[in-house]
Amino acid sequence: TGNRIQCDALRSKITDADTAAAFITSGSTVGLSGFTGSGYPKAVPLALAARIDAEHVAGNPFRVRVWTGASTGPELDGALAKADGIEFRLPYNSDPIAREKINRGEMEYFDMHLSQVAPMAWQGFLGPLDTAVVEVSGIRADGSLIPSSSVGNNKTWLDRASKVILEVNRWQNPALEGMHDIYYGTALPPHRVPIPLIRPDDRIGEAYLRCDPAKILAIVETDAPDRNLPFAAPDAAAHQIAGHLIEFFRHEVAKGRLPASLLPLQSGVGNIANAVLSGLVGGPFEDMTSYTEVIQDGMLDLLDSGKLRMASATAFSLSPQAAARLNADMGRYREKMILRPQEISNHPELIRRLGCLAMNGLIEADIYGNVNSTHIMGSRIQNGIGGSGDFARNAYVSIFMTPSTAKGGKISAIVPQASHVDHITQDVQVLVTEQGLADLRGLSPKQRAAVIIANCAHPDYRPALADYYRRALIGSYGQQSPSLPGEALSWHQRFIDTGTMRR
Ligand code: 0RQ
Repeated sequence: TGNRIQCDALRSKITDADTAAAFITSGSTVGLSGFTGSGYPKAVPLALAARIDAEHVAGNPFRVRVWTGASTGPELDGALAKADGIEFRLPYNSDPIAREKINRGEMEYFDMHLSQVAPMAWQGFLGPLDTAVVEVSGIRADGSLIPSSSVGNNKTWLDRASKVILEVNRWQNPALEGMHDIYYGTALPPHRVPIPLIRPDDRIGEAYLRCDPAKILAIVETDAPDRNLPFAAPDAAAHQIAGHLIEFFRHEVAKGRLPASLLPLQSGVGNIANAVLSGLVGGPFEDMTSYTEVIQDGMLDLLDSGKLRMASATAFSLSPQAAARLNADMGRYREKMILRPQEISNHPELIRRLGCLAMNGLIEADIYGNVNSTHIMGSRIQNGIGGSGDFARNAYVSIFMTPSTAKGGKISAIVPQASHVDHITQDVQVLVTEQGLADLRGLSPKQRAAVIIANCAHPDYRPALADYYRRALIGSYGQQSPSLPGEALSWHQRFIDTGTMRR
């Protein structure tokens, strides 16, 4: 049915995915919608992948440069990576096939800060954008677009691209209309002005995306669900981490350093972050808000509990069950949620002003509190920095959390020296594992090392860390952040050589 497409002038552009994908040329840059498994185009990338396969079989090179909001679904990153069709990709990726290609050196990848993608596209550093492929949930009579389940960089892609392909997805709930807040006031220096958002629930823009109709070459109708992965049920470690964190918040409220309703919550991706949100359902805090990047299952639980008043984000990142729950009751949820462009959801100015409580996962932290969020053994990318840097540096309290070991205990998440650093020690104020919490605020590097080893390290690795630190205190070149360079990464080398960091 054409009733999702109310604009008569655009109806003539309705076509099939193959015809639409034919507008995309080899070597071109494609800006696609999609953020953590929601709102990504579901038909055109598959058709493009099939076309790339056919060209490769015929012996013709065909690859494109891919820009997105953040991670997408298997029909986009998975299909294009499998076809070996991605020359270069940015920003965050969590697709396993794309990850494998990147780690084999067959695909260039730049995991930049999510708030900086749109401004950098405007600055021109990323090169021209040829085609935007954007999922929307409808087109209004005046040609404006009703956004889908993520906003991401769509505004920028639609503004910057010379050609536009739209997917109108009937699966998306029509009650999404009105939930979005698209701010058109960003500019490049020296024309920047303050962004007029004072509270997480402020609306500063419009509910629709604009697009020059002359650029729209094709409209493809789809009816396919967003595909997010289910979250693992929180295990004992996740519950313990949530417990330590809630105790910390309670303490800060008692000390008068946080209000009783806390400050706007930011919660990262992953199972631990999700478990902490679920943990807050049973906590003592009421009337909370969130100013974050994604609304995940735990955030929905918090809204349902009545303890979270509203949530601002750029996308949904929901398990299939939670997506069904949301869709069954979208009209009600819409009153409590706002989806914004990612340059606004992750804007340093706004995160600093609001005083977000940032809670993000990590791969490893070192005894001085430097955090690696991205690279396993210093070289294998897991996902990417995502929005963790946007929030960590600018938050009121920047919290990182992780189980103290990975891979069944063969890896310590607390190491003598991080094998890659995404978040320097100044941006890491609280570190939490199932073992305990280290409040690092105001501590020098040596003081940090003492609490991190004592509070966060797993007992199996604590003696070896303490031993390393003791010897570093004696043998180090300098005594500000004592280290033994020849030994600092030996735990990682041992894992690479023997499959475990244990001696
Ligand atoms: O690997 O899936 O092969 O088992 O990393 O780890 O424990 O499931 O943790 O889901 O919370 O993810 C940092 C990756 C944590 C995530 C990271 C392995 C582990 C497992 C996942 P398997 P867990 P989580 C705003 C915030 C960056 C982006 C960000 C992330 C896999 O939080 O991507 O924060 N963060 N964005 O086994 C070897 C270690 C390891 C390790 C974990 N030390 N060594 N492997 N793993 N620690 C939101 C957005 O930006 C969208």
